[in-house]
Amino acid sequence: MRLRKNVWTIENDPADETLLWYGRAIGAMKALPLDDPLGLRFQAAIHGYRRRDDPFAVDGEPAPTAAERDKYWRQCEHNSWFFLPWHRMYLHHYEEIVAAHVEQLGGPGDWGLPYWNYNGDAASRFISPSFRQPTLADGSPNPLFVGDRDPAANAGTQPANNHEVNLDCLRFSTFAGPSAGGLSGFGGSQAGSQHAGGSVGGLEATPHGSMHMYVDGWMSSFDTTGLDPLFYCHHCNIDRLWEVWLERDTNHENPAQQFWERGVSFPFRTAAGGEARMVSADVVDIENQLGYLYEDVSDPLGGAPDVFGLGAVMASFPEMIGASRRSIDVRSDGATHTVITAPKGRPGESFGASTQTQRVYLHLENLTCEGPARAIEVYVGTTPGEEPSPDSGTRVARFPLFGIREATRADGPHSGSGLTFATEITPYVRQLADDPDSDVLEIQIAFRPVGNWGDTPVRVGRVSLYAENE
Ligand SMILES: [Cu+2]
Repeated sequence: MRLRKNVWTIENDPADETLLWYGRAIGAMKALPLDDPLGLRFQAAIHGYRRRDDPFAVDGEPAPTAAERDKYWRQCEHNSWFFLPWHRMYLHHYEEIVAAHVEQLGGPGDWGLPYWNYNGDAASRFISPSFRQPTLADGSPNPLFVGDRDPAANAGTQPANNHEVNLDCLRFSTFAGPSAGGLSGFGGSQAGSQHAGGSVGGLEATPHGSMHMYVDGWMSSFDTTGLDPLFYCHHCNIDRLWEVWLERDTNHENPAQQFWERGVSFPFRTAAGGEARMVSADVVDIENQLGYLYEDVSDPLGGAPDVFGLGAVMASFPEMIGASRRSIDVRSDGATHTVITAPKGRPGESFGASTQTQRVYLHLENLTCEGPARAIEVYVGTTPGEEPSPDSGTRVARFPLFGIREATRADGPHSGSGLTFATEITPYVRQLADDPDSDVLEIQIAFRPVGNWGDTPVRVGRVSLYAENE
């Protein structure tokens, strides 16, 4: 049995050598060529690979055959309900491979991958010292250090903020959201397998995507993230939060649909040099199927009740009641305003409506951008032309844009359609619906850029409004 411990437990215990051995194994894995499945570059390429973005590319170096690359590389599943099971399979094989290196180097046989819990004390929001120090105590280079990260985060001067470590995702009552129209659920919406593009799930958006963007550098792109040893500790925490979510409420359950359980199988290279194929049903019991446990899966919200998808999700299908006519470009220099209108319903009408018996969702569809863009904020009930204030109570969401470049490129599998996000605005719409002087809902919306944005605007393909009967 492998015990996956908190990075901070290890940092605070001088006798614990888990991170020391992780560094030694990474040192050995970095030395292996691109075509060795047990090397770090091959492992990173399983998640994503783009030759032009490979910082270690050397002309003429040996590479896996095209057939091998097609099968094992660029496999990461994002923006669907396969996000969590795929990354669990990936981390499991990665952990076995790192552990094999640890053993070969004379380390313990039960090495477990540590997780970076950024929801502990104030210090936990920083990248931990073992990943930040360029050199080890003996002056040799630290294999866990990566220079290509956000400079302030990597210097230990800038912690992740409240938005980035937010755990509201744990307050979803359902794992999967509908394929269109509603919220995306804790684990993502029902969809086929996909590498990039699509509707982003609750946990996948925050803290997953937000923490990718906080660390930045290699971790801000699918194709380089696996080159940073910290990436695997981040994902280990995401995998742990899946367990936390299941534990914190007996009503929380994994999807029971056959398609999620067995419909898609994924290939991986094993530590022994062979191949393993797995389906979601192979990875739902971490102790008995995969041989690991987490040090702590207690509820960081202290039993706070769920607030999203209170049994209503999936009972009916949300219907679109309004949408913007054209795409909207959001630039780095300030807020962009738009308005959408929808007819108001009369009592007894099912849709075309927004009455006191419906839940209403705002969707940002097909967000694309070829440059860097960290996060986008969404406000409703704003005044056109006025810069919305985060303190005004009009902010309804903040979406991290991790993966937007990959979802924009048309050359990847299932790519090109961009990212889609959903948020619930029911309370605001009910307020508007109360106004007796108007037959239509007129919703003023503003988008605000957050963090480093380049000159390329983020294009919001469409803004739409969906309603569902409660
Ligand atoms: Cu990730």
